[in-house]
Formats: sequence, C-alpha cells, structure tokens
Amino acid sequence: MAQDRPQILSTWSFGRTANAAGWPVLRTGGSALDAVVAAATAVEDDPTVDSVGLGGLPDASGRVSLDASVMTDPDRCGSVCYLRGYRHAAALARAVMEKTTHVLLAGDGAEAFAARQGHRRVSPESLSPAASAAFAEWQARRTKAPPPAREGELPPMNVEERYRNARNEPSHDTVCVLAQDAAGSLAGAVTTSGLAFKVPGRVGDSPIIGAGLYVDQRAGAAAATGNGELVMGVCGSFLVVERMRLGLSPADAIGYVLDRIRDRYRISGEHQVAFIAMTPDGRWAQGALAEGFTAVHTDSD
Ligand code: SD4
Repeated sequence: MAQDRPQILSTWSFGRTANAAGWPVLRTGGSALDAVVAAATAVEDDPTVDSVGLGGLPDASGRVSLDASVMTDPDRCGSVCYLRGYRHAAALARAVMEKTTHVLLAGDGAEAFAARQGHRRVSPESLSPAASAAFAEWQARRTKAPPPAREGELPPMNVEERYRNARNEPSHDTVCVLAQDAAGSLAGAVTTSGLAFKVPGRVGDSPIIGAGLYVDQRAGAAAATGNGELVMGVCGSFLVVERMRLGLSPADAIGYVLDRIRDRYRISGEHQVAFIAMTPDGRWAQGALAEGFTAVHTDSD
C-alpha cells in the first residue's frame, strides 16, 4: 500500500542513535532496507552501547558473539549467529540474504563468509573497558553464589543492577529497527550481542526468522527484544504479524503475544520481553511484559 510518510521505529534508548542514522536514508527517498541496516550499523559502531556489536558484554567464557537478522518478506531474509570477531553483523545478515541461497550462517562459517565479504576481523577477546569490568564483577559474584541448578542460570542480581535494568539502561538489550519507505515497503533489522554472560554457544531469538524478526509486506513487520528464550517458544514476531494479518491493530497483536508468553512461561521479576510492530498502512505500536521499555519513532514530524 502506498505510504507517502516514511517512518522508522527502533528499540530502547539507543533507538535515537539508530533513527538518526536511518531517517536521513528514508527522508531522501532511500529504501526501508537501506535505512534499517544503516540504523543497526550505527548502534553496532557505538562504543558506549554494551549490548550490541563488539562493545557488548561477553559470554561466560569472556568472548563476545553477535546475532543479527534482516528481512523484507518471507522469501527475502538473512541472518548470522554466533559471529565472533566481526563488528557489522546486520550488514552481514543482509549479505547472506542477497549474496547466498541460504538464510542463516553460524559460527565459523559466518566468520569465513564475513572475511570473503571483506569485513575486517577484530579479536573477539578484546573487550571494551566497561565490558571487561562487568565481566570481572560477574565472575566474582558467580564464584560466591551457589552453583546454578541449570547452566545459563545467572547469579542473583544486586539491587543496583535491578534498578539499572528497570530503568533500561542499555545493559542487556537488542536494537530492533522497523522502517517503511516512501514507496510503502517495510523492512526490519535486529542486531545484538545477546544475553550477557550466556553459556558459550547460546544463540537467542534475534537471528531466528519468526522469533526475533518477521516481515511480510502483506501483513506487517514485528521484532522482539528481551529474554530470547521467552520469544523463541512462541515464534513471537511471526505471531505478532499473523495476528495483524487477521485484523488486529499492532498494539492488540503485541498484547496477544505477550499474553501468550505470560500464559506459557513462568515469568519472574527479572524477565523482560518487548515487541515493536508496524502495519503496511503505516500504523505502529510498542509493548512489553514489564515496565521500562522504550522505543523511538521518527517520521517527518
Ligand atoms: C537475546 N533478545 O539474545 C536477545 C537479547 C535482548 O534484551 O534483546 N535482550 O535473547
């Protein structure tokens, strides 16, 4: 459907950084796909962000691994997961979509593909000073805490961390970007370093088409941030889009999926899941399980 008012919608406070990079692309007549990749790349390149790109918090072994996806339609999607040593995961996901016959490249294979695409390699062990300090603090806390019942269970957070997370400092979050260009086309991109201190090898919802991101020009676009494990079991972004296809507003579609998550998981105070969504006729919404989620919307106003 034609849409003469382009728009871009991104998650969390660093959505401002994302939109500042993506909006000029849309305003000057560029495509939604170019806009979302430019937006995602800007956050990957921001050294102050500790949850996206190589400045992100590491896994339990002290290494950063990235997950990312891009999508414009069911037959046009690409993603990378467990990518170490390469900064621009979203651009690489786009290259998987455009330059291979595949959808998802993982680990060593994704890294070899990045090298063939001319991406510059950086050491996955070289943490930012902030990430390095956070990792040392986490290790100290972990040695004091009783061993977890299940691998991946995080030691209890202290009060300050709880407060920080409730305020949504970008401590564990993913940038999800949805955009619509002047021609009315939709596109989405998601990029993250995943949950901090995850079990090495863990891949979240962000690179999984239908979980962290789903776009269908006929029904709409949706993307997820938060605890990926709560999104993957309900195919969260796909389900939001499918409810919009059935006629629900973006806000009601998100509400429907959040209710499904509440119904099917044991939710604790530390859990968060949030979605953003956009329809082909330009309506958009955001919604979250817990307080504190923000999204940033930019259009010509
Ligand atoms: C993940 N959904 O890896 C991502 C991380 C995230 O807020 O968005 N955290 O599970």
